[in-house]
Amino acid sequence: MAKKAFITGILGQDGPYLAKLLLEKGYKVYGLIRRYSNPNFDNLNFLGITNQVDYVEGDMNDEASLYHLIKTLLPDEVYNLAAQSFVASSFSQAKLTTEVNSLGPLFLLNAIKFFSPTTKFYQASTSEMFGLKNDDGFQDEKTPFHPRSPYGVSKVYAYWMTVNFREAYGIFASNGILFNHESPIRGKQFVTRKITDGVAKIKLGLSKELRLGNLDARRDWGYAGDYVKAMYLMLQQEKPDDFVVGTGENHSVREFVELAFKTVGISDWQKYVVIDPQFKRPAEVPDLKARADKAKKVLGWQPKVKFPELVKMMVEADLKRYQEK
Ligand code: NAP
Ligand code: G4F
Repeated sequence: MAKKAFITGILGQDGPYLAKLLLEKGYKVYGLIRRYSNPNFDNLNFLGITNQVDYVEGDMNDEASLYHLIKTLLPDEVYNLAAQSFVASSFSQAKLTTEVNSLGPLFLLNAIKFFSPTTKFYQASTSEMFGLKNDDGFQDEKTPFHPRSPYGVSKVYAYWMTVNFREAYGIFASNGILFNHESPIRGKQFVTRKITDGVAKIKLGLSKELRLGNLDARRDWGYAGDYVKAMYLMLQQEKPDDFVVGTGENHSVREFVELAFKTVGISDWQKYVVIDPQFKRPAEVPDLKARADKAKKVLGWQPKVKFPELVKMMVEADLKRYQEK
């Protein structure tokens, strides 16, 4: 019998990469889709797996829909990737962010507890929870949290609820504390894809400028295709646990911009970049860098794609998209 995986956030960035990995491993994959007049399957199409996923309807804000799905699907593994995941929007939509990111996981955990207690649960936790905390320049599983946005705060709640259901009810529930990971199907509002999309348009003469906020922020950027393997590995362990996942190397937004322009042969990138205060945040996370030793040791996980390769992959994919249009 094929194992059953239920993925929330199937239309986002990570959902399709994880679904592809699980399909290759022989899983039957169910993907949660909320009610839309017109759902967008572009990311699943990009990976060529749209017709291989079974779609089920529900919403992270609708407790009963999640109860019903867990009760009827009885999945072996649940990967909770759904979220209002854009940090900047969480400042203006804090309540919505909390409902989806904090209460959504609680609903899923309750559903598992009541209807399918042997189901394993993965929670998409985030390096945003560390926020300002930066003791020796690295963050790992022991670093205290100091979230800097309603998004970060909402994810801290979900992190602890996951730990609590593990400790209180013996549920196999694990947190993946993932640092920023990107790909050609990253949402265009996130800085990496905004840059690679903007650079492609400038190169092809479709745009004249790229408007950005804080160029000094530093992130530990990896490739989403590598990171979903860590999610899968976490649920294959004997015991549930929490793991930091990142490359251990970080770069500034400025370095990302410079390299993206360089990829298309533009060296005087300053000519095109406009600093626009509307893209700065009320509170910033200045510097994130993972110490992922535990993931390496226990999961045997290693990132493959390095920073220059990631930037190149994203710029080339955006150039190709516009050239094909
Ligand atoms: P993403 O591209 O923003 O995808 C999030 C998905 O959540 C979307 O498919 C969205 O559905 C879905 N969603 C939002 N609200 C929902 C609701 N009320 N009901 C059902 N589905 C809902 O995010 P991602 O980059 O793939 O990240 C996956 C997860 O990892 C998120 O939880 C994120 O917070 C976390 N994370 C991401 C990173 C990263 O660097 N990418 C790092 C650490 C943690 P629609 O398509 O319908 O909008
Ligand atoms: O790409 P970002 O929006 O990602 P951010 O805020 O780091 O959050 C992402 O990674 C988290 C993991 O640490 C996830 F949990 C979260 O869901 C999301 O996937 O911004 C990165 C940096 C920030 O410091 C931001 O201030 O880039 C800076 N930035 C500068 N100009 C900009 C811009 N960010 C965006 N989105 N747009 C700009 O114009």
